[in-house]
Amino acid sequence: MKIVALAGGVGGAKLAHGLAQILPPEDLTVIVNTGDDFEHLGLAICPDLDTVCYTLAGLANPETGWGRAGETWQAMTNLKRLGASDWFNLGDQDLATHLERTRRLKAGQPLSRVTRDFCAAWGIRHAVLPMSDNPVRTMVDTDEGELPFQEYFVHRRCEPRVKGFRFAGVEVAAPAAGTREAILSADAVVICPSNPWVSIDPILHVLSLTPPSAPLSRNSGEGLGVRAVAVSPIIAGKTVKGPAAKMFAELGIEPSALAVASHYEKFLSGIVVDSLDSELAKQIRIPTLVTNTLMTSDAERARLAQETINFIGKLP
Ligand code: FO1
Repeated sequence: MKIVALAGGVGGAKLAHGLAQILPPEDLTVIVNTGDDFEHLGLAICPDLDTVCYTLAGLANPETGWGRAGETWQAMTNLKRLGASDWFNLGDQDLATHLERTRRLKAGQPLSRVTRDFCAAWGIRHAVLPMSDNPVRTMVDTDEGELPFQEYFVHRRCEPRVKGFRFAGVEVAAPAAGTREAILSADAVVICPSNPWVSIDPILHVLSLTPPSAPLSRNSGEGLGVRAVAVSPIIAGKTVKGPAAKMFAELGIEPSALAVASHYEKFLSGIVVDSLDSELAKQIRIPTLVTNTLMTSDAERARLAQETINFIGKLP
């Protein structure tokens, strides 16, 4: 079965890794959010691309999910000493990625080419694509005004109350080379358990067949033009990691797998929810798989991926 996985940060990367464990390279393409990208200390930082790639390569820091395993912080320590901004931590191994990506982008290489070369260098055989080679920057509108994503997420630790989101540049951002082809030749799109608001929506806006400037056409069902199944990032009203549940609540929506199902409404042919939400699942109007969606090991990631694939195979 040919799958395209849409992924953002840590949660999404885990399921992408599960899919990569069970699908051959020709049957899996991972399309990654770039709305979290920003320039910091003069470097082009692509957190979700790096989290997905490090996870697929087995290089990711198992505690944080982002950055590298066995990381050291000599450069950061010395940067602080020189008075450099220190709220966004760049590890010594991670810095190589940022330095070389920044150099290549400045030399005019598209982000999708940089990502492809880095995947080859890290031994990743599956295709990992940024959603676009053009810059898209998620801006978070809060009760303290509009904040760039990392300012909100890391510097302010997601404390400001969210009022809405803007994906700066999405109106003119073209889907990266290979993304549309991958979706049109896929049997299904798997929306990984990432934050719907700031990790998946940017990808849907860039990839959807509707003009990106128009509001996401959930009602017309134009959407991706292919069968899509989401794995809910919210379990029993909470997120395993990250601010998705808090964002739903601050936007006046009760955080739940039901809220996730309606968030993607017309895009979805099915949804995978956790066993803790088996009662709630009865209220979900589309086909629903109820299973353990907590991925606490590589084997668990592969199991959830396999169950999701089997579920897709049984959809009408
Ligand atoms: N998240 C943090 O909470 N604190 C950090 O200092 C931090 C540094 C960092 C460096 C590189 C990278 O790729 C990710 C990093 N992240 C950090 C995570 C990042 O903010 C999130 O992974 C995404 O933007 C949201 O998924």
